[in-house]
Amino acid sequence: MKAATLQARVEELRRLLDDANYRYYVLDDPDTTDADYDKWLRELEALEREHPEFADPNSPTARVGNAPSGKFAEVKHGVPMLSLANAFEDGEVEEFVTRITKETGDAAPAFSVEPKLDGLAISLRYEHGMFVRGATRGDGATGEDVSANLRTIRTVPLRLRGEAPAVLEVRGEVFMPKAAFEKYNAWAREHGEKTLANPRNGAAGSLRQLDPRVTAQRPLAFYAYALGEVDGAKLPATHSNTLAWLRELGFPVSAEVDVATGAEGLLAYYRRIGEKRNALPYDIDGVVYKLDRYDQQRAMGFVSRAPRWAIAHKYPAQEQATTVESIEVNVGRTGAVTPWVLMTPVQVGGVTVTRATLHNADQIARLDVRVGDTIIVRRAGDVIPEVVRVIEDKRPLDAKGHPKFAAYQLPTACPVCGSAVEREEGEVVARCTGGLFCPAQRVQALFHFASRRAMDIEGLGERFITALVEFDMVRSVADLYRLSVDDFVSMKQRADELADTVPETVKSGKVATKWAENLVGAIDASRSTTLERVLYALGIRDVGESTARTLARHFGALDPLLQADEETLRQVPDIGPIVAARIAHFFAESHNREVIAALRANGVRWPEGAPQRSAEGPLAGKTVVLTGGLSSMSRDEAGAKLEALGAKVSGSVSKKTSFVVAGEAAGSKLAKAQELGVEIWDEAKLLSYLADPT
Ligand code: 9MJ
Repeated sequence: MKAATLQARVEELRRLLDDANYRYYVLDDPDTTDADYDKWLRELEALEREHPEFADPNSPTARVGNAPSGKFAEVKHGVPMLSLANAFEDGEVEEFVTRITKETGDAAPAFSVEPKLDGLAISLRYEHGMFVRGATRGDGATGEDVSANLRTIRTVPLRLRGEAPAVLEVRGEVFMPKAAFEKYNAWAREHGEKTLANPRNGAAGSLRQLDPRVTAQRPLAFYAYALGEVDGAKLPATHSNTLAWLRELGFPVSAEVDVATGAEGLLAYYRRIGEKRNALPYDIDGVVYKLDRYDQQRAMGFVSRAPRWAIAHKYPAQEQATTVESIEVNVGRTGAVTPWVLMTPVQVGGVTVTRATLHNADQIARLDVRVGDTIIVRRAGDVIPEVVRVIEDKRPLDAKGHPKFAAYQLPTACPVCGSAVEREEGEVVARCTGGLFCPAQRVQALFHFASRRAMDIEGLGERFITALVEFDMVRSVADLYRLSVDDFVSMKQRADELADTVPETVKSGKVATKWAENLVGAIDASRSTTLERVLYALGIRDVGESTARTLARHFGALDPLLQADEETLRQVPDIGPIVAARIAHFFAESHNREVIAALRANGVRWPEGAPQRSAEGPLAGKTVVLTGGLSSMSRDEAGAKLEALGAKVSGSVSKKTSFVVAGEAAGSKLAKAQELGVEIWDEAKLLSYLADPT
C-alpha cells in the first residue's frame, strides 16, 4: 500500500474506534460488536507497529499504557480548580437559595444539579481537539501531570469530536465504578495481590501509579463537570448547556445531571438521588447544586477559593466509627477460614451494621485490628460492610506504654469441628483441615455436590442442606442416597418448628409430601451419572469441571485414578504439580475413600471405559486451545482432528499452551495468548498443517 493510503487507513481505523468508544461510553448506545472493535484495534496496532512514522500518543491504541517515565511533573492550573462549600442540613440549602435569590434579584434561579462523585478531581487540557495534558487538582493552584495514566482511561477522550476550540480545559472526576472495584479486589485476593480499601482509594492510588501499564489494568472511568481555561470558543450561557456541549465533544457526563429550581426542587433531587444511591454504578458522597446562568455566577463571585454560586449537599457518611466486640471466623466449602468482626451496632448510611468482613488473615495483619479497637467501618451499596482502618490513637496503652489489646491471632483449631487450621506457604487464606468432617464444610460440600453442574439434584437447596447437617441426618454426601420421603418430611417439620414457621395446613394436620417425593426422585435420578460429574462433585480443591473431565478421560475408570500416585498424576496432560498433589492427598484420605465406597454401595454408578490417552502422533504432548469461529469446520471438528494427531485440547490458555488456533472474532483467549507469547495459528495455518501433519 502507498504511504498516503496507509495513512488514510490508520486515520479511518482511529475514527472507527473513537466513534465506537463515544457511542459506548458517552451515549451508552453501542453499535459496534466486540469482534469488530477487536479486529480494528488489532489492525491499527499492526499498522502502527510496522509504520512507527504514524505513531500518535492519542491513538486509541494508547490505552494500554506506556513504560514508566519517573516522577510526575508539576502543573500550574491557569484557572484554579475550585473546591465547594458543604451543606449537611436542608436548612443550609434553603439559606443558599435565599441568598442567591436575594443577590441576583431572580425570584426562581435555575440550578444545574449533579451527583457528587467520590473520586479524584482532575483537569484535562486539549489544544485544537487533541489531548495534550492532564493533571490532578493538587492544592487547586498546582497539581501533578498524570497524562500518561489518564491516557489509559477509556472514557477520557484523546481526540475531540466536531469543532473543538484552540484551548479547552475540562474538569471532572476520575473514579472507579463499584463493579470494577469488586472485580479488581476479587482478582487481587485470588492472586495474592494487595486489595484496594475502597473505590476512592482505588482511583487515587491507580492514578498516582508511576507505571501507566499498572494504571491501564485498573478499571477507571471519568465524568466531566466543569471548565477551566477556554480559548477560541463561544461558550453557552448556562452551565447545563455547557455540559450538553461537552457531551457532544466526546466527554462522558453523568446521566443523573438535571436542572432544578427552588429549595424544594434541590431537596427533591437530593432525595431522589439518595434513594438511588446504592443502585448507582459508582460511589457518590452527595449532590452538587450550581447556579446555572454564568452571568448570575459572576454576580455571586467567590469567598476565598469556594464559589458562592455552588454548594455540595452531602449524604450521611458511609463510614462510621465503632468498636470491635469480637473477631469471629466463618468456614467455607474448601475450609477457607474467613475472619469477620462483630462490632458495637452503628448506623452507616442509614442502615444498622453489626458485622464487617476482614476477607483473610493478610487483611487482619494489614489493618492490625484487635478486639476492643475503635475502627472505621464502611458500607458502600450492597457491598458487605468492611473495616477501613483502625484509629490507633484510641487504643489504650498499659503502664509500660504497650498497647493494651493483644494482636489478633487466627484460631489454630477450627471453631466448628476442632480440626487444625493451616495456612500453606504463599497462600493468603488459612484453611480448616477437617475436610468433610467439618459440618461447616459439609454444608458447603453438599451444596456443591447437589449443584447443577455436579450431581444436579433439583430442589436440594442450602436451607434443606443446612437442616440435614444440623440435625445430623447427613454426614457425608453418600448419606443423601439413604434419605427417605419420611426423613425429608420430619426434617422440614423440625426446621419449621425451630424457625417458628410451621404452615397453617400442617397445624391443622395436613402434611404435604409431594415435594419430598420429588426430592427423593431427584436424588434417585442423580444415581445414574458420569465419572467426570462425580469427580467434580467430590469438591476436590482446584478440580473444576475441566480437570474432572481430563481425569475421567485419562483414566477411563475410577479405580485406576484411586490407585494413581502423585507422580502418575503429574504425567496427566494439563495437570500441574500442585493439583496432582491435591488429588493424591484427597484420595489418600481414608474418609474420602469411604465416601466413594458408600456412593457406590448406595447405587451411584457411571459408565467406565478404556483410558483415552493420546501419547502418539505428531502432536503428542502438545496442548492446544481453539478460539473464535472457523469457516471450514466447527471448533469441535477441528479439536477432534487435533486430538487424533495426539494433541490435548484445552479450554484455557496458559504458559503451558503449545499454540492457540484463533479463528474469526477471537477475543480474550487470543489476547491472553498474545500476552503470554504463545504461538498463534490462523485458520490457513491450521488447514495447511492438517493437510500435511509432520
Ligand atoms: C463531583 N465531584 O462530582 C464538582 N463534582 O464543580 C461535580 N464536583 C465541582 N461538580 C466545581 N459534579 C468544583 C467541583
